[in-house]
Amino acid sequence: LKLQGCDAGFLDGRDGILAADQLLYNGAYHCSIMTAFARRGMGYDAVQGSANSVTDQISGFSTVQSILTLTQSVQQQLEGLNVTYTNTVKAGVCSGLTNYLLTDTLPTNVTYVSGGTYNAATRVVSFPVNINAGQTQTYAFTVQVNNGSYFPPANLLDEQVTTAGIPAGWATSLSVGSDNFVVSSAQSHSAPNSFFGVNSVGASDFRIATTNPIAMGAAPPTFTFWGNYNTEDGWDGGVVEISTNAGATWLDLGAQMTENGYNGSMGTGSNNPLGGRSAFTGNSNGWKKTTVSLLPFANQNALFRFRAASDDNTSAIGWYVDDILLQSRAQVNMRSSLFNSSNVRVQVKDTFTIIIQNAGCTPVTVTSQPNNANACAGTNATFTVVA
Ligand SMILES: [Ca+2]
Ligand SMILES: [Ca+2]
Repeated sequence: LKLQGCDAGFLDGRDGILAADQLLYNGAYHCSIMTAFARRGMGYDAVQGSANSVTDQISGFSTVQSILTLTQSVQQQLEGLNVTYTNTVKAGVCSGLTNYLLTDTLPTNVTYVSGGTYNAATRVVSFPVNINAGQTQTYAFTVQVNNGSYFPPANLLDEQVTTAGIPAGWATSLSVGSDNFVVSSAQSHSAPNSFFGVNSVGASDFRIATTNPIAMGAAPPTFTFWGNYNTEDGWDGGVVEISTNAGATWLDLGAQMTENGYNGSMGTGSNNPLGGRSAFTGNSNGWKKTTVSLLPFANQNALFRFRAASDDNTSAIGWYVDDILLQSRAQVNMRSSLFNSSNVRVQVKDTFTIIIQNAGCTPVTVTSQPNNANACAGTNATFTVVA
């Protein structure tokens, strides 16, 4: 029981027993234990929710576990050259993966070269996945970055919070409590200011949102921001949301965070309006850059908001947000999906390859004739054109 941690839920208890088996018996009884838990709804696909709520858990009966990772041969590539993507699928120790399917849909700025089975009509590269329990298998494919796919980066939103008050293009709103987002010079990632949401003493829910919908286009921009938070750990914190219907409804972006996403959740039962939700909570120990993939929001018009919430007791400092950037840049957006035998997607992974300009192939135009030169019989005259 010492291994399950503080404020344990049922799955924490399960994991504590599994950890004990690992320490004492090198995991010899892992599958026996998991099978017993899975029969009672605490399988690998179960979701605990908050340890303090008896209503937000999701039961799962599966002893099948799959882990998907996606890597690329280079982080950036010139137009006209190749990138190889490698999917790695690992099966859990209790069950193999039978009749699974791994797919990658090629974006339009690349051309298929090799690997897997390619359907040119749907632009999907696919691999059947059949591996034994505990085994790992890699599935690689190669694409060529199309010539002409580079374009200079363009910032659709670049908020460095340089003004003393709330800058144009942003609006605060308040649902619960009396605190709200302000501009602060106490902390900044870029001097002199940042947005700041205090960690309220009482229950609170307040937001700062963009006011002008931004077109995501066919290849959505990358969304990044810097955050620095110190809130009551596990009870108060912040979330980031998107709206694609002019603010009528908002969707949490936690599932789209590919770098420095939420680090915990906010507890229920003490009047936090967002109790039970994943969030930035506790102490970030300084500034951290969060990256968000907006791939699912292609061709939509989006608003973004930062939302702070707290429960009805105990405060800390709060949440600073700065250098909020939506940058459209030439990149290959690759997304891998792993489907089980019932065609349910069980894993998804994204990666991005920056496309860089092929400086060696810039077209040049001769606008005036070079000066005359002499050439002797059997020799060349050389003329130079500078791009
Ligand atoms: Ca700033
Ligand atoms: Ca609190």
